[in-house]
Amino acid sequence: MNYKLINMKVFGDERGKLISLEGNKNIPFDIKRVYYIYDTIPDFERGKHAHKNLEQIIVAMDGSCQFVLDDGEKREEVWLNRPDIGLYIGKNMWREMRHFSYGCKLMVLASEHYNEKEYIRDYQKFLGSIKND
Ligand code: T46
Repeated sequence: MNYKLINMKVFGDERGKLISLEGNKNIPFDIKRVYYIYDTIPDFERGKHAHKNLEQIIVAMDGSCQFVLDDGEKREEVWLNRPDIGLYIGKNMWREMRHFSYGCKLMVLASEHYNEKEYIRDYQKFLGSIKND
């Protein structure tokens, strides 16, 4: 399974907490894009796609949601619910996001610029693309 949870180093004192994210240091790729997801509600799922070449780190800055990760053979579930843990998702992983808390805030760091052509949004095509690799 091409994903892992990364514990971020926290600089904390009586004023609060700070986490620094740096490309090719504690983030294992060059960061080309940042986007965020907010105003979520529990009724709707997101994701349901894979990327051929994209690597991402997802952090739940506030609230929680569940990721389903699938490499074509296995499916695993991961909860994101704290800002000091990043979910790294590598190439060729199908992901689904569900059980969002109201107003969950996800920040995503990506290794490539946005390119819709690079998305695989059909699960059968995803399985086919894995076999052809
Ligand atoms: C992923 C999960 C975790 C853009 O125009 N630029 C962007 O950088 C992104 C990410 C999206 N968009 C547009 C494309 C769609 O019209 O924003 C709209 C919503 O995107 P999407 O339905 O793909 O959102 P999610 O939450 O299902 O998936 C997103 C990322 O697209 C995806 O790469 O891994 O978050």
